[in-house]
Order: sequence, then structure tokens, then C-alpha cells
Amino acid sequence: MGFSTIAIHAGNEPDSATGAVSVPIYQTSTYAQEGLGRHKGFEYARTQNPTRSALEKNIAALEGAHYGFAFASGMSATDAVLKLVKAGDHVIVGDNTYGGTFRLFSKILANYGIEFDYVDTADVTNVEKAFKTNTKMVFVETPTNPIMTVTDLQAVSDVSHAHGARVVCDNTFMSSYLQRPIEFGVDIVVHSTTKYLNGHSDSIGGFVALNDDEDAEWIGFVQNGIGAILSPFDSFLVLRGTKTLAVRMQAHDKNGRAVASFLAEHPRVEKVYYPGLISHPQHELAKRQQKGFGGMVSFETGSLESAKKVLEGVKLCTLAESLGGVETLISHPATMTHASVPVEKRGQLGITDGLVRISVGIEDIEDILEDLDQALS
Ligand code: P1T
Repeated sequence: MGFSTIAIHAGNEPDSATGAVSVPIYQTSTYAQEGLGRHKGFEYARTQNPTRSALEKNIAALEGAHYGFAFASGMSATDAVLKLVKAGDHVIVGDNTYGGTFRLFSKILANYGIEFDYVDTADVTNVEKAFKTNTKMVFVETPTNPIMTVTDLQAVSDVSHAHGARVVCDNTFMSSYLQRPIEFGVDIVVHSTTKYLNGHSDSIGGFVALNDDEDAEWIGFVQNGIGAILSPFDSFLVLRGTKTLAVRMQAHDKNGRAVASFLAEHPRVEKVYYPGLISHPQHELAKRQQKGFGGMVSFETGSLESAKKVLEGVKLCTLAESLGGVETLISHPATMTHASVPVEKRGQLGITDGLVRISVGIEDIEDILEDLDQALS
């Protein structure tokens, strides 16, 4: 079956009680039991909820995974995955991830005896060199937020498996439509469903998809044990969102390419970060690994002053954190999404005060370009 057929049908069987074509929002905390130990498979809504189960089947299918778990946020999904490692274990992490991921690892999980090393995973030899005898996990984001560096998932999976470590990929920037990490050997896929999967900037959520039976059992145990579950209403919203994922991603990709090309030619723009440009160092890899290049574009304006003019000069684009919604959002990574990354590390990565990030929406492209042009001028 094709991607859109799966997106529209997986988990979306008509409701068994009423025949409702859209999966109902089962807004309940608990379920009546017929007798002691006799129930319909639902006991308590932290543990099981039919709306959440439908979404879990749906996104697992989109990622080509056997198991899926929906969480209250992208961060709680990542946190649950990190519960697969223990004190004394070592994790290799891409040096440019979402700032909140870096904050979770360096400021919270490091306090519990988990060791982290941050390397540029775009060069697989950096990953290879970072392995230690206690390395249990390699965590990558590709393309990275916000510098758009691409990591070779197959190469990282091969080297990690040779060292007995699991590979986790945060697939938020591409969505399941543009990139399917499991096909390249990745063990666990993480999403912030807040972004493209929901797609309408009206829900916070996260997802974990994987194939390994034992790891899946543990993630399910953690989901129930800690309780950072996605609510029935948010599950409904994301389930509604994924039905149109393919058409939205095609539109984001088309507009993203147009914005990147426009910025690359603009005299006020010093540098554009977008894997779809031939000038991008991993353009060929991105072509092989991704079905498109998506709607995330970052660019260098040269100074905080210039960045501020663009960010405050836009009229159609909205100055806001987040990404992946139908509307174009524009942001300043250094003071917004990556403020928790130390300034010298930001400098090494290219997250300067002049860097601007755009989540290109699916409005008419002429309107987006006109707005950017007037703000840049
Ligand atoms: O916000 P939350 O749903 O918890 O997701 C966190 C997260 C995880 N992974 C990636 C790649 C992300 O970009 C994010 C959240 N990012 C933003 C809010 C942002 O504007 O970049």
C-alpha cells in the first residue's frame, strides 16, 4: 500500500461500537469492568486509550515499525527512549540537536550517571572514534535543527551495530513522509508530533517508533510507569493531521525549495542552509536518503541587527518558536530554540546572532517571497 493509503487507513478502522468513520475522542479516565479481571482490554486511561492506540498504530505504520508509543511532548518521547540506558552507560549524540534535547541530556540526564559525548555525526568517522566500551546508544537528528546538517543513517547504523549500540533518529524535521530512518538500519525513531505530523500548530506531542520486541516492551512500561502520555484529544488531532501528511509535505517541500533558492540569490543574505541546494555539503546524501528536502531553511544575515530587522519586519510570516505547521514561522535560534546551548558551542556550530530560521508554510509561495523580500529590504 502507498504512503497516503496507510496514513488514511492505518489505525483508522470504523469505531466498533457505532461505526463512526473518524476515531472518536475517548475522553475517559477509566473503564467499567464486568467482573474481577474481566474487561474489554481497557482498564485505566494512562495505560490504554482507544484514541491513542489508533494513533500509535497509525504512526508506527508510517515509519514501517511494529510498535509505536505516543507521548505528551517530543521531549518526553526522547526522555522515554533514554530510559533504555542506565547509569554508567555512554551515549554519543549529534553536536547540533534541538536545544531542548541538548538541555535534557546535559542538564538533567547527566545528573543520573549517563555519560554523553557530542560529535558532528555528518562525518561517520567522528562517530566511530567516539565509541567507548560502555557506549549503548547513538542519538542523531538529521537534518539538524537549525544548521540542516545531514547524517548518513545507514553508515551510522552500520558502525553503531558493529559496536553493539542502538541508533536513535529524531525524524521531526523530515516527518515520516520525507524520511524513513528504519529503512536505513535505525533502531528507534523519535518525533515531536507538535511539528509536521500534527501539522497545524495546535497540539504538543511526541512519538517513539521501533521494531525490537524487548525495547518496545520497556518503552511501553516507561510510558505507563511515568505517565507522560498523549491525551485523547491530542491523539485525535495528530491522527487527523497524518491523513494529509503526504500532501502537506509535498507543499512544504515545494515552498521550501523556492524560499531557499530565493534567499541564495538575495544580496542581503550571506549564507543559506538547506540540503536541497547544490551548494549544501551533503546535498547528494540528502537526495539518496530523503524523499525531498522539506520546509526548513536557515540563513545568515550577518549580524543581530540585520536578523532583528528581518524577524521584526515580516508581516505575513509569524515570529514564533516551533515549526511544521501550515503557516510560515520565522525564528531566531540563538535567543529562542537554542538559547540553552552555551554561546561558544553555538559559535562553533554556526548558530550566530545573525542566523534566522524559517519553517516555510504552505501559503501561496508568491506571498511568502514578497514578505521576505520586503523584510530583507
Ligand atoms: O516541543 P516538543 O514537542 O517537546 O519537541 C521537542 C523537539 C524535539 N526534536 C526536535 C528536532 C525539535 O525541533 C523539537 C522542538 N523544537 C522546537 C520547538 C523548535 O522551534 O525548534
